[in-house]
Amino acid sequence: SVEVEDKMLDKSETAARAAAAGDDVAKFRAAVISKLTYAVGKNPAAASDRDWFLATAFATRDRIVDRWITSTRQTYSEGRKRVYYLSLEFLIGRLLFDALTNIEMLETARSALGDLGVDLDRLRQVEPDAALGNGGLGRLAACFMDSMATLSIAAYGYGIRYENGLFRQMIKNGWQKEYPEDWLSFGNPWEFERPEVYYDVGFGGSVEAVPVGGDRKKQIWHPGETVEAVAYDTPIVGWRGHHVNTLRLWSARAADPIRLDAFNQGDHVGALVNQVKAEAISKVLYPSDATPAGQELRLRQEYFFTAASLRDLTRRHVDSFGDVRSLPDKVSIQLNDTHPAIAVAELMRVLVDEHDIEWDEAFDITTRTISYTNHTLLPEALETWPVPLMERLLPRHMQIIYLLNAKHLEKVSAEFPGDDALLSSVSLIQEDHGRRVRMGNLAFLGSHSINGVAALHSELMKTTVFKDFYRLFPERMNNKTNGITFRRWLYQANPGLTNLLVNVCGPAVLDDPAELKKLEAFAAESSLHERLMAVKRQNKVALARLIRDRLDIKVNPGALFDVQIKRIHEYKRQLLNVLETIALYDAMRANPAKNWAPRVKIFSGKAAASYHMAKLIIKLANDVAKVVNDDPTVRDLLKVVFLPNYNVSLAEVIIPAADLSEQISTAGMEASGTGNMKMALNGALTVGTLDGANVEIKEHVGDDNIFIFGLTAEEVEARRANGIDEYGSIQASPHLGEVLDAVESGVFSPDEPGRYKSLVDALRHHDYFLVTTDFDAYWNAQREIDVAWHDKARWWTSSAMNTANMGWFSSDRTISEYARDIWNVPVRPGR
Ligand code: B1N
Repeated sequence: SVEVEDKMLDKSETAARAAAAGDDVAKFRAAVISKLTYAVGKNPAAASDRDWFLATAFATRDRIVDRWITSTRQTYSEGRKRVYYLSLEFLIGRLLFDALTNIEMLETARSALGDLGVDLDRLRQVEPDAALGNGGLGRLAACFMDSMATLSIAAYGYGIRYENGLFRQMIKNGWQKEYPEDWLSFGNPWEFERPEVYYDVGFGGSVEAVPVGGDRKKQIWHPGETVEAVAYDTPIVGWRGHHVNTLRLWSARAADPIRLDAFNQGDHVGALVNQVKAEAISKVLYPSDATPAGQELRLRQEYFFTAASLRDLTRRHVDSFGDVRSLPDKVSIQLNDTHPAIAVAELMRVLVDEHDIEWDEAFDITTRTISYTNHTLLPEALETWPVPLMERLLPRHMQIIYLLNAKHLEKVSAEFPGDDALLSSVSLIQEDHGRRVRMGNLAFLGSHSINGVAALHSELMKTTVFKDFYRLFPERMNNKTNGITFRRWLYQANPGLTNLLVNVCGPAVLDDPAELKKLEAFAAESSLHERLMAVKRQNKVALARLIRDRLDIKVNPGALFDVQIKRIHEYKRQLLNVLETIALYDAMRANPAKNWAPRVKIFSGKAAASYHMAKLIIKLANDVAKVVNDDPTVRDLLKVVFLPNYNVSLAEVIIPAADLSEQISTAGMEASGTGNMKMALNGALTVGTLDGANVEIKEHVGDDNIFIFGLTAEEVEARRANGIDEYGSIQASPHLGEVLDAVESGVFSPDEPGRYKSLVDALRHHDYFLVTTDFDAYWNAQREIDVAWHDKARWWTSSAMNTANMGWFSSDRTISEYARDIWNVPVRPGR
């Protein structure tokens, strides 16, 4: 174990601190025992690891609560502007090490538990992952919460407290199977239920126009059903514990049974049915990543948490400042994609219907308060809702959307007379294929800032999805390249590398990632290489052990660990990697004595349950693994591993052990990527296309320290426009034809030779993701990587250059930009 904290101390202070630390160990030990006894109700002799975990979590939480209350009171008394981050997903992961690292108590806790004969690292493993998200979008929200607390921004995260997070993936006979994940079954020590904080959220019913004097009318919505949103708060502590924010997640509860009963006129069974229906809202996270779920329950989830959050924040604002008119000065609402976009209509409803504010003023308040982040250009991922569904579920909001649209289109036609194409493209309503509400357009219209998540993505937004909105409001669009929290993805996940960096760059590196740059001066030194190699070796040994335990596969920690970990999606092109693996396997068998880099190909990721092609790709990876891993000819050269149930905790083990990071999406399709940042920071070299944040990673780490291949986004667009010549690509390739023939004829699926017929057919005739087009370029990049791997001086210089230059990708930098450009709030690091 590494004592990062010690490195941060001035030598002269060390003795005094050590005494204080001993004192603190004793105090923490006593606190854990007390929690075990009085909060968990166990005596130490009978306590299980889970009991010890709970006791330790409670003792840790106590250390956070006082600072939490102080932060909250300070925000209130100073009248500070508050930031609200609305997100349907927060992919948090485990919190024990996170909390202990951030309050600098990790070593104290380790010794305190050690005295009790309890191993903290074992307790770490019993905490379930809070998997309230699918992938990058949800994880970004979690990293942002960490950075907002670190920068002392008065911020609240708002989302849903799903009872079941993302499904647990098992691989059975090579196929993905989904099982429910119930992370709450043994209680959640980090949250505080707030039964007194709840709001009625309405659905359905009717709208009544009530005359209010003159010819003026007021619209009153009478919902046909109500669901209560109950608050659960989790404190989010920033780096060094200076500031603590709140993540408030809403749980759905049926309005009290007596009210329901009245509503059902004494029908008990009907009341129970309604209770189940109400509570279904927060039961389960939709397992869709970058594709819309499209069902009514999803729209209910979106409105449920948005409405509760807006009620909560306007109440808090009015308590503090007396008047909703000052909302834009004191509140920023950031919409994490369009999932909370109904906020635009809901805020209008609250202002106009409940606070009697004139329409135009209400719209001005709304747009100055709200801003929106777009996370994908995939056309199938842009949320739209059928008008009849919206009309039934949210009748007043539908009226508001129509009125917003009418005024908006009126302005557009005044400015661009006769441009019908423009009108129909910027309309909030899509008119073809059945009328639908376009949530992206609603979010754009109701926001003063619209940002993409990497430079390329933000540029492409201007020429694709929001081309016409960009003509109308060019000043609203901006870029905020994603980032990651170094606390979790470096200090917690890779203490070995952290320790090395503190030694080489100095302790200030822990507070200012720009200090990583100091590593560059030593990047070419063999003494540094030795140390980097030793750290990586240790991390690879740990991963090799996990692979052996879970899959009974032995891998050599001396081999190149080649890693692709992310959701399984055709655009991410795991298939390209699998096909290259097969080509490599063939070439190795044909010529085992050649100077190959011995490799372990590591895949991990979940497929949406209904995404057949993605599930077939998982099966192919597993089929290929079986053949390769059983073949003695390549025993020391190649292994293929598919690690089941990818989640935050597994990522924390894989990422520090990666030598090569696969970021090979079809150019123009990955909005940003954040796994790419995590692996580069931890010293992996990237093989990637010029897509998403890869472009900026290349600019930071330098062309010599990254392997870029394949078509550019522009070239992809041209190929698609002019026809994708699959046949020509396959013909021209020295390897691809043979690989496809093998897969197609059942070499990897002898039990079902036709299994991959459709998959190969699609590649031969409709290769939308340009796997065949990019195959040779990818193969060549991989062979360059073989050469680089053998040149140890070159490899480890590049690895050092990656770590040294990734400081910019800290989510603290990203959040500072949001704070300055969008939210207009100060940042106070270290306060
Ligand atoms: O958001 C990440 C990016 O780094 C990734 O490139 C991007 O793919 C990801 C609907 C999404 N975009 N869209 C989603 C998730 C769930 C859902 O229901 C869409 N996720 C992304 C962070 O910016």
